[in-house]
Amino acid sequence: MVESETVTGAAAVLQVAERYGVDACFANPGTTEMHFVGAFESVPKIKPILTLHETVASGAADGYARVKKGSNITIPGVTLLHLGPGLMNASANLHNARRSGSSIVNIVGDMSTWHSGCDPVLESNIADIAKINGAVISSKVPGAIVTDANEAFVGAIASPTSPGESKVMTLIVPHDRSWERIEKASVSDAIRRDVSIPVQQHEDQEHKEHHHHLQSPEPGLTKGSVAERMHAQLAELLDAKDVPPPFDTKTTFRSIGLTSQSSIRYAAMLREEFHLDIRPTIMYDYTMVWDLIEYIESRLAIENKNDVANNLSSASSPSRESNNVTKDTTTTKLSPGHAPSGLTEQVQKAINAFGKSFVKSILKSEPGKVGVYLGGDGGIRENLERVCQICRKLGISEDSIYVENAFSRVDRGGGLTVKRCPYFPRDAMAVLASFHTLILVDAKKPVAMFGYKDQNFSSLIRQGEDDVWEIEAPPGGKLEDTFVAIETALEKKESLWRTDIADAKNDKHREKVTRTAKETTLLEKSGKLTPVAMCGAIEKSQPENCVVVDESLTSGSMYWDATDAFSPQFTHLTLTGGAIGFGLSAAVGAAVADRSRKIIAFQADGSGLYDCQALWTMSRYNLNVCVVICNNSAYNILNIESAMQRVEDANKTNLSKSLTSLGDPAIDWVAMAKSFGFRMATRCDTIERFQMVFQEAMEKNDEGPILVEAII
Ligand SMILES: Cc1ncc(C[n+]2csc(CCOP(=O)(O)OP(=O)(O)O)c2C)c(N)n1
Ligand SMILES: [Mg+2]
Repeated sequence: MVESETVTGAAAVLQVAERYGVDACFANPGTTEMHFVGAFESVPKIKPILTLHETVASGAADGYARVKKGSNITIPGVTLLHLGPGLMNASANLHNARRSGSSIVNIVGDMSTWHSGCDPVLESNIADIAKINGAVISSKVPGAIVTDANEAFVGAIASPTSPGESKVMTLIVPHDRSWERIEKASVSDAIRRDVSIPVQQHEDQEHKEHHHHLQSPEPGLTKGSVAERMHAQLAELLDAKDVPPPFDTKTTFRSIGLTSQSSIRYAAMLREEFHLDIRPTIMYDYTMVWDLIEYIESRLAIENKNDVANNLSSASSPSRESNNVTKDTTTTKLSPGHAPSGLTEQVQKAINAFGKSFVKSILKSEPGKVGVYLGGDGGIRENLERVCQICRKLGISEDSIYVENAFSRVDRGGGLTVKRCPYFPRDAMAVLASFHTLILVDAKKPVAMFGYKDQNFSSLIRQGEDDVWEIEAPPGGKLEDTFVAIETALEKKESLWRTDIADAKNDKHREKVTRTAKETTLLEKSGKLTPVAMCGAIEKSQPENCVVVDESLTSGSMYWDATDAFSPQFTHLTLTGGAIGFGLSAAVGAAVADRSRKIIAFQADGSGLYDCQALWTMSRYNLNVCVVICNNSAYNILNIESAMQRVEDANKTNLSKSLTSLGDPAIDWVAMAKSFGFRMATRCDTIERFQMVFQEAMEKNDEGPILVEAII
């Protein structure tokens, strides 16, 4: 092969990422990723962003994915991590990303295929670590890197089959696969042919051509495709000449992978022929397949094929629970990643029927007794506006619409006013119990954050199955498809709309929200800085279209109320998985995702110390971030928890207090920021000074990050 006509496996992976719209990679590389480091030179559209700890990389990828996301756009956040230890360091923020439903692809290097297993010091079971937060693809077979990378991206952007399903994918690339030379022509051919569905988001002509291509799949088959390998291994293991191939000539190259119709058929075959309990919807998890192979191997070690067939459990595949749109469609479930246009007739019929019975039932409900609980993509402006419009027609006022307490993203202001579910379980339960009927929009059924000694409950809802409606993406479709079904049903019932009921309440609600916001802002004007005054000052000066990455914990508890419907539009992100140390990192990702937006990292001090290296990345890349550190020199929430739980002997002496106090020695955030390269970092301990400094920070845009340390 002539070298100039080839690229490395590493460069091929980045080229695939580029086709999915990715323009940044949050990286902390090592020896096994050096060919990726070199590959950035040949794929200049993807900017490598160095993070000084992997938790910053994964948190940044999460922030990036949340900001890039639109109601019809998904661009994954990408990390480049060094082996198992790098991935382990990234895991807490991958947990948050998983809980956020963010699309992430981790590229993790591994030992060369021929070197693995001989126990070099940095070797560990990377797949096991990755499995904690999502699915894994290990690209071990020569020549399969483009297929494997493509599968990783397809998995990350796939519509989930239920709210909260993980979209974190890990692509393990052994060292020798990263330097392997692959013909340029075959990489671009494969990319042109396969990376078509996900590019749905690029609304250009190019996209349309690809989309068309998607609907008229060409026969395609590539040596080394994962399904081919899987099929070969299974056929060998089962010694079954009659194992049907997992594809036919009509399947697209993409569908040869496990996120495909063929895998559904393949799974069905495994169920029927070998009585294995395999669900097609989870077949896209490669680790499942390897587990399956291992499982069969172990069975075959003691029994012959016939015994296996006779003895294995023939339990039918578990079906999805409850009263949701997929209730009647379990037999027609599509694989994740299926194109939006790919709704089958049966699924379309099912969501139309769902829309009709939903509208009929809610229009008959007692006014004021229907509540809405939003999660996932429900907070994206277009979706939220749609929900509010649907609710208005159904007679549900805005004061009955709640978002999860730990939400991934809510686009706020600009006329939108919804409520936030309280943090403490008892309060949340009281709010939700005030409704007879609950509508969950792209949200899991809410459960208590913890099970307390005197609060022996898990579920936060008391409504029975029949009183809970779940609005979510149908199998193979998008949330939007379900909205359309409801809207269509509503159009036919115009004479029954209850907009008057909603409007009367909405006006009152808006008045109240505005009053509360004003009161919060005006409560204290001068003197010692307090959390409430800080929240008010931030709301007052935050510019239109900013992103507030909110890990302010107890100090920012009034911030939600300080902002009202008439605040300029902004995007609000919070800690979704409870693993603190997300905010500064996510602010890096948010700033990289959209350099035109001002990012406000509203940050509690204790949490910020988990990922304070993010400050260096902000400086190095001159990111438009204003960091507000809420310095209360404590793990304040733990003091509150300790009091609430009436912990025996707490604070009797300094011994227990020493585990919640951060004051001794005091941490100097201004000095820390300066040491990380910040040119502007200021401490404030009065309201007047904070207002002035924050206002000035909001007016600066191209001068790099700014840190405001609020002593409260
Ligand atoms: C990864 C992780 N480690 C520990 C905790 C437990 N924890 C929850 S909140 C908290 C302290 C938060 O303190 P700070 O960020 O200063 O916020 P404050 O309570 O002062 O508002 C800790 C240690 C956690 N949630 N996640
Ligand atoms: Mg604190």
